[in-house]
Amino acid sequence: MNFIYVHLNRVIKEQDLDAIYIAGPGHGGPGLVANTYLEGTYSEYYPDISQDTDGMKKLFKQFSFPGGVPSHVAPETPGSIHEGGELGYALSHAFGAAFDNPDLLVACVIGDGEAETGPLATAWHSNKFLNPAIDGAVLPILHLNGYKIANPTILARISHDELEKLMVGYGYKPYFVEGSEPEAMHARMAETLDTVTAEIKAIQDNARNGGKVKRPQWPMIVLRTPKGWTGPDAIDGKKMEGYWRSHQVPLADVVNNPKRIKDLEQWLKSYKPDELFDDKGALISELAELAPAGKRRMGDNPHANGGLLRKSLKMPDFRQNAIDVPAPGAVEEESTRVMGRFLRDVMKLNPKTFRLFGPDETASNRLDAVYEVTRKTWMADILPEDEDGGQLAPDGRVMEILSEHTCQGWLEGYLLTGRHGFFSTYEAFAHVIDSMFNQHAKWLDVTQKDIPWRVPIASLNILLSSHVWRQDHNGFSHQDPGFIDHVVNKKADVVRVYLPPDANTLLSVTNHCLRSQHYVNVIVAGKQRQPQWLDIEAAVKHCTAGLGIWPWASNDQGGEPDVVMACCGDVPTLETLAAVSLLREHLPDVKVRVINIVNLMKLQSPSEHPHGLNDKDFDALFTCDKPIIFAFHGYPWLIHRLTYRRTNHKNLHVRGYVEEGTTTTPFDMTVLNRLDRFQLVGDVIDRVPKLGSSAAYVKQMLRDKLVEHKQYITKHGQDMPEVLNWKWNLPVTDYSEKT
Ligand SMILES: Cc1ncc(C[n+]2csc(CCOP(=O)(O)OP(=O)(O)O)c2C)c(N)n1
Ligand SMILES: [Mg+2]
Repeated sequence: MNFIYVHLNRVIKEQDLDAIYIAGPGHGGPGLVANTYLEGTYSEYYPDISQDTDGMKKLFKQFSFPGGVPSHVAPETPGSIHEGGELGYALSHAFGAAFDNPDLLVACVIGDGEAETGPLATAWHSNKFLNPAIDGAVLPILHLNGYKIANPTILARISHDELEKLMVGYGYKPYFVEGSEPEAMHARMAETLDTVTAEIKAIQDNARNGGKVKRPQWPMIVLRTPKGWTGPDAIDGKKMEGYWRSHQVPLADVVNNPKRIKDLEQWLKSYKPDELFDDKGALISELAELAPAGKRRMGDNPHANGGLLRKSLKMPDFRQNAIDVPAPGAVEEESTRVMGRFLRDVMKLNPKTFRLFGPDETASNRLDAVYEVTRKTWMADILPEDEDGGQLAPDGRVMEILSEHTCQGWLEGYLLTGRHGFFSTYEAFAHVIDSMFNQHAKWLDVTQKDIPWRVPIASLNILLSSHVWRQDHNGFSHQDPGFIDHVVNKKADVVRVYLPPDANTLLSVTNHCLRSQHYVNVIVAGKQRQPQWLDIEAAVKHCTAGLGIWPWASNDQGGEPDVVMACCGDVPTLETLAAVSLLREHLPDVKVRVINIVNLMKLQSPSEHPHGLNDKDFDALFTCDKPIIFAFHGYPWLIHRLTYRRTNHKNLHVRGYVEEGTTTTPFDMTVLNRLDRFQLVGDVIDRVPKLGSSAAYVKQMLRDKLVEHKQYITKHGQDMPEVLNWKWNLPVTDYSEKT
């Protein structure tokens, strides 16, 4: 890591390059800490770690020490946008940083172990999306040190020829820098860096000076050096340098074993520190001057503290995309299609700082209005037939690759360098990036809390569409609403989850998320036609509150409700309203209060989440003692988790997805999971004490309906007309009641 850093320093200085360094191999972290210290940035960010003996002592002591810095290139390390603790994301982060940054060079060191991971393996293909005319450059440096923790690496144990062909097959022009003799290796690396930077410049000049935009063969470096290079040869007769034993801590037990201390001393003295540092402990000026100055230092490059460069998006008025909803349920619409028009307008106003990411699903998720203003980035071959609907273009701004990892990695890199973006994906497959979400959320958490010099970045916005309730053809494999369970495990300060019930609420939520900073916002919204409930003004008020009573659907005005019907998510909202209309028809004396929840975090106590509704308001809405029938989009337990401290939790009865998935009709999915309107009415009858046996006729009717439903779908393959064509038809007496 040191070797690469100082060689990059030389070319940065010589060619005045704007470069950042991404360190894939996590345990290379000390290399970056050391070099940012030697170039002076570290002491500027942490004045306590001064450029003298005292500062150096503190620098060493804080390493892997309680309250100090971790062994990876953590957020604490100046110049880092990539932690490296969880291997696999270096290259997609690097490309994300390079998009729309034409003057930036992103040097990306990839461990040969890291190169075995799925996310890294697919990220090589990012070069089919990098446009030399408008994007910066990525210089992958595959560090072939031959080993991981306890194994050889695959790429180091195939022939030179095979590895070269692999890299060529990925579309790169590999340069091999191989050896173990430092002097010769320095010469080779310097020469190679001169060659590859010249090649990158030639590629860019050609593309930017009217040359035909075609996919270049970008250079990359394969650096083959021994693992633990310049470390101890062998310890206790066991091979150390050039073998996996040198991973991470080559000399263990220095505290108790005096011989080890000697070994350590001998090893460290081999670097001749007396010649490198003056008698006060500062790097001698002859060496210090080799580093670039000011913002050209990789530790102080503003791209690696993206919040410094971030400008707010130019936002169109989302109200212009609102759909007209003259009365609740009066019109139907595909909610995400409406959102797509809004995203189109955002893209139009922000042609260089906003991109849309997705694994082949932008159109499937009904966001294709964006193609009115841009296309899909594509640097691979384009065929004549692509002109008719293919929407491919080298300068497109919609990024689609069938790798959720790569989409997420690109977006993270793009955000961390100060830009904005949006990721849409099928709900069930968001789990593919569970772990990446974890790492990003941790980064946001730590940078917000503990690192004041890190400036907030734009939020990471994820739309989960094609959700669990509407997988009529795909079936069980596509049904899993659990990503949000995973998300809410993370620190409340950095995660937000929204389930807007219709198009106008989705618009309002999207507008809010795109303006926010330093969160992961997850929005769950369906793409199928569905009734629309709120006009735009009502939607804005409802989303601003995050949850609230829908008076037009309730009949408890002026008194206490007998039951609270709560709903969260588009399909549960539909089933709840259908249940309410059944109740109002068959049991008109039951006083029902309908509450819809858009912002899931409102359910938590304010002590747990900053959005949490205070207990007094929660009790006023949900009552202290009335049954609550809660229809939820996801796994029911999540609602219990969020509300277990609330006064009326004992009366909370949640219906949601209980893992009954299959290929069936939309309504049958709700029936199988006992979230359907008939079940919800039955739940009310079972729980409202005053109903007792008087409701027995209604219960029987509900049971019969479910039998009819099964018979009907078995025969016709679709839902009963009374379900399919159901409409909210209770009068809304006063327009303002809609809010
Ligand atoms: C996804 C993931 N799996 C496993 C690990 C545990 N781990 C840490 S370092 C390492 C070996 C890395 O080898 P390589 O990428 O070649 O880096 P080197 O240390 O050789 O530079 C492993 C398996 C991890 N950090 N991340
Ligand atoms: Mg390795």
